[in-house]
Amino acid sequence: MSRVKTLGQFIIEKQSDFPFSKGELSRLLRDIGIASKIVNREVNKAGLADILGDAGEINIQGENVKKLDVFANEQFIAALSVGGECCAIASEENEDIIIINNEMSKNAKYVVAMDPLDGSSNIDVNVSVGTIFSIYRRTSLHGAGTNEDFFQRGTEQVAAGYVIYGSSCMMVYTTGKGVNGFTLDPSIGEFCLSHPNMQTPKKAKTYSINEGNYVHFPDGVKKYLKYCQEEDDETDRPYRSRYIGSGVADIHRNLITGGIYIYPTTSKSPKGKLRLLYECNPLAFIVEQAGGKATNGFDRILELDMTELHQRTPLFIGSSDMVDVAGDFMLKYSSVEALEKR
Ligand code: P6P
Repeated sequence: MSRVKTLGQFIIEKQSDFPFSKGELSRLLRDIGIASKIVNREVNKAGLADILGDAGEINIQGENVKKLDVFANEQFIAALSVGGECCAIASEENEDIIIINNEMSKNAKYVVAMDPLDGSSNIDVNVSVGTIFSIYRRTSLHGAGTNEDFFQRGTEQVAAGYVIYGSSCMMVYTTGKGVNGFTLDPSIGEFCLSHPNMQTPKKAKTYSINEGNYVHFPDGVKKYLKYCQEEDDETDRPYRSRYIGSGVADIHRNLITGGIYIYPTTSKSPKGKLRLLYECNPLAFIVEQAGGKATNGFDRILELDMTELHQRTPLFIGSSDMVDVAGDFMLKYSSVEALEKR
């Protein structure tokens, strides 16, 4: 049996990809891996809430039971704070950035943006959820991290990844040199390389979108959905609709089998629902590195300007041919509408 390669061994092996780095990024990825294992353990117990107690209650050990997204947020903040490689964190759970100015971290080179538990509303029904993270070099020169450190385009990311807590726990990440997937082996407590050099199919037949919002979709999205549903042997249509309601799970499936995930503007989310900084940019970096594409319907996600910490954007992400065709429909039927909204 070929030797198992753990995340730690892989990171050390790839250290040479960063000749100027003294291992800080490697240690940062290690810290994220440690927090992920702790979160995975709790997510897997979530089904026992009746025994362990619901959030806000005191459990049989007399501990205050936290909502899992609060728990996950605290675990990643704690791991990144003691690791010494990160000087500030932006989290979906926190309105403002979290400055890490202990002795070790205040001059650290990196900042981390994260959605600690995306899709957490699915936990109670045992649907996969995920953590999404994005790593930038700080732009401030020294001392405590600042808001401006996060106001960088997605193209400036040095690394990005997600952890999916599902039938198995997987970490998928990129440092700009391809995408690799690691599956947690609970028997040894290590993430092991299981999906080397992930590439997403150029063409595919799966589309993921919440069609409940159809009435309020831009015309370009409506026309694209009808295109997906038409009978056409030559282009192997109709496609299949798959939507779990947990973005990391939908995008992970589409990354492996091919497909497009779309969260467009809706009446409830006139700028889109997903956040640019800690959802769309990291997912776009990963999918592009795997040969796919990610746009807001018109422009490349990674080139969008950051103007607000929690800003939202529409997201069209997945197999490159499918994102291109959806973009053609947006250009033909929704570009005027989009320009008016800008
Ligand atoms: P809706 C989870 O809240 C999330 O951000 C994504 O993970 C998911 O794809 C989407 O929102 C689900 O939103 O409006 O379809 O329930």
